[in-house]
Amino acid sequence: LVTIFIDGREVQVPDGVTILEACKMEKIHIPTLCYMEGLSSWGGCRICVVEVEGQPNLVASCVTPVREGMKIRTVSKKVREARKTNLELLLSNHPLDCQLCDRNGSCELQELAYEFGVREIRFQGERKTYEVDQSSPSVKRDANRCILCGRCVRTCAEVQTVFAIDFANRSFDTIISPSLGLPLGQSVCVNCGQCILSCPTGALSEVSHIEMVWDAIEDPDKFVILQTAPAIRVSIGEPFGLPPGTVSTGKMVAAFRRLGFDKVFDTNFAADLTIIEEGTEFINRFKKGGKLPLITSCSPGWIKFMEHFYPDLMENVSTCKSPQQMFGAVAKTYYAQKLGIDPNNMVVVSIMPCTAKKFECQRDEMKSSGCQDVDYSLTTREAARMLKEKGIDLREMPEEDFDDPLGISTGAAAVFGATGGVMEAALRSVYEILTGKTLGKIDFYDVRGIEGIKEATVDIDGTAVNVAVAHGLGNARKLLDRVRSGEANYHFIEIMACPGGCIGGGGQPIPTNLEIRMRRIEAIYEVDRKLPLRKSHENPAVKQLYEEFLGEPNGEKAHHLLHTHYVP
Ligand code: HC0
Repeated sequence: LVTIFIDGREVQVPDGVTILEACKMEKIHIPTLCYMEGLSSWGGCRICVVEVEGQPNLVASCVTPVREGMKIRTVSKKVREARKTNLELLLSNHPLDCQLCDRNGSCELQELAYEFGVREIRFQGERKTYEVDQSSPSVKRDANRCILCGRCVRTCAEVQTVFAIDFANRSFDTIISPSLGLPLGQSVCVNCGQCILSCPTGALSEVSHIEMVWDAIEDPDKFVILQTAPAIRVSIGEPFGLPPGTVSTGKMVAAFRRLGFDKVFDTNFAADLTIIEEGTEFINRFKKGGKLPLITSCSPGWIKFMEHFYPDLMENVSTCKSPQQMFGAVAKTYYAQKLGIDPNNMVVVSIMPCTAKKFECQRDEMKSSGCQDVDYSLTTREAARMLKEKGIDLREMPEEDFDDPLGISTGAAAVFGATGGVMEAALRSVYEILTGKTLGKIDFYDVRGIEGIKEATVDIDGTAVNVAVAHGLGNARKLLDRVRSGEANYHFIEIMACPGGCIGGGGQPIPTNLEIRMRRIEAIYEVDRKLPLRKSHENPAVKQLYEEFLGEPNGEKAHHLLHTHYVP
């Protein structure tokens, strides 16, 4: 420990921490902009500057370590003026049209400008104007709104190890860009949207499907059905002021019904279906000496990451489509036939915590129903915006149930939304199908939690099955490098592109940080605990689907509709 003085108060803090960290420990708030928990710091924005006695210049608290006897002033005239000037300089090259920005109301620059009393900008200089990059199916880049804090660059490099974007050029020409100035859609970006979560302004946002969904809802010739992802029910309350970790399933269903969808269904139904297909695929590979480890395939950001960086592991990846896509394929065949509707007049909309789902639903492989299986994918943020536009307050909604039959699901499907959930759901079913015995303890705690890579060995009737789970592509890379080198000996691996799994997806409400991720994860397990059925193979609607339509798991029809092959 070292003794330091913050605003005249003597405190003891661990040696080696930064001034910012020390202040946080003492519950002293220092404003930040380029700093972000979990990323490296570089002190670029100078918003967190403080005075240190004996130092001629102000120091950036996020990169300055404490030392014995240090005397720090977090607020003084000099500090306040510097912060305000730095903000004004940022704003002098920023479009001052907050009303037109996606992040109006949740922009850190806007908030700081308000808090610091910036009411005019003294510096009127040159302004840069850039074309908005709309080349990506998932992420929109508006460099005009970028303040060069670099949080997106560090997230992409340090958390996801994708390195799709970086600083380019120098001085006033500096811009954040994919390499060679290519549009994002032509870069190695995997569409995960984690950069959007880290962006303090509206420089990065999702490519919106809102207008297309409104058009479909208003078209009397279209039968518009909705599927909601496992992770939505524990986060959709946040834009309405409910605390993170609030389970809002019933209210969410009621709200989306009032928005105008003809049916409100659940991606969780298809998650159960995925477990039957993927579990069968695993059992077949396991028993017949097929390619192992089997790696889950439901996270489209991970699939694109694999295509770019690990194409040699393509055969290890499950041929199962994601639940989003299985849902679409089943809706536009089985369900459309049941209702006697032309699938061309059916519009399938998903609400996902994910931006890569927009990319996934447009992939060429995803048309097995004869038309695009899922038409539009909204993020949680877009869905909340649509509700607000129609004046629907989620908090005031009654509790309603999903429609039948594509709204019936189990607790195993619910846990898909958290890292480790797909593995846990698969193990619950694989164990019972392989052994014919009832599983005593269905909670697989070893694969739960926020640790980057989790491992477990499960005894299935005397045979040890080694499983691993990674979330966040940086962790996936570490795990896959061990698989690639032959050092790791796993049978089954779950990979989710986003930290925390889907609850931490790039389409989730902002802010999404570690604490919020953990609260959403707790809520996911609460949903599971409270459901009467907690194993995918017990889902009666899925059983009915096989009996009436699909035939056998992994059978011919299932293969055509529910599986795919990625081509290197
Ligand atoms: Fe997920 Fe999914 S669990 S990827 O994280 O598998 O986005 O929530 O909807 O498809 O079910 C996201 C979440 C899904 C899919 C499911 C899977």
